[in-house]
Amino acid sequence: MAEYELYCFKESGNAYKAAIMLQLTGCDWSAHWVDFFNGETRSEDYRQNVNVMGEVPVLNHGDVHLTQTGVILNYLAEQTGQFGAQSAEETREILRWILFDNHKLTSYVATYRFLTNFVKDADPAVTGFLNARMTGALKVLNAHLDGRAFVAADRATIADLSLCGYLFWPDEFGTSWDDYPNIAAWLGRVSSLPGWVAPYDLMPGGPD
Ligand SMILES: N[C@@H](CCC(=O)N[C@@H](CS)C(=O)NCC(=O)O)C(=O)O
Repeated sequence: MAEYELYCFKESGNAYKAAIMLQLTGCDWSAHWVDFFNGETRSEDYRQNVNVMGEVPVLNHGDVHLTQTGVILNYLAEQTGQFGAQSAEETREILRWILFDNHKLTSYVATYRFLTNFVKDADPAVTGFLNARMTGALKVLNAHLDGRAFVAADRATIADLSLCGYLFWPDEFGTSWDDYPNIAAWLGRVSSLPGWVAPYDLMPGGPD
């Protein structure tokens, strides 16, 4: 049995944040596939026995059961000694960008991608709003990366692994990185980290 178990599915950029951290740090981990598209996370069983929040990912490590990618990434940085902060200032900067990611970037990118790529008959007023919010957040990230190699320090940290969660699928949320050259260059640096694997190759999926 692997040391870490991650509840995930390959279409989940949130799960990818934890999976790529496990992968890049060389952890011994196994994936537990969640049938998200058939409503497993909304079942009473999942909410009572896996995650009261009804979400993926969930990380199990012995007696430790964690949800919320920010917490999972922070825990794995502590456990492995990799991709974490090296000063109090870096701790604050990493937290600042993980909060921005959860509130302003992933929240809109993931929901816009879900409605346009998987649901497809979504209300245009809703997708228009989400697209505008997503675009605003991408502009903020692109501006921040001007002259910077990574988001929160002079090396990759868990802030980068959080923010990149959905960004290797630009065609699935109608975006071209030609419009965001700093994001394009940064994603190139992230995907050059030793051991990097693309989301669809890292996590299991169900029937198409
Ligand atoms: N803030 C959460 C977001 C997790 C999340 O939204 N996961 C999606 C899958 S990518 C989910 O399980 N959604 C279920 C739902 O909203 O019903 C985190 O960082 O872990």
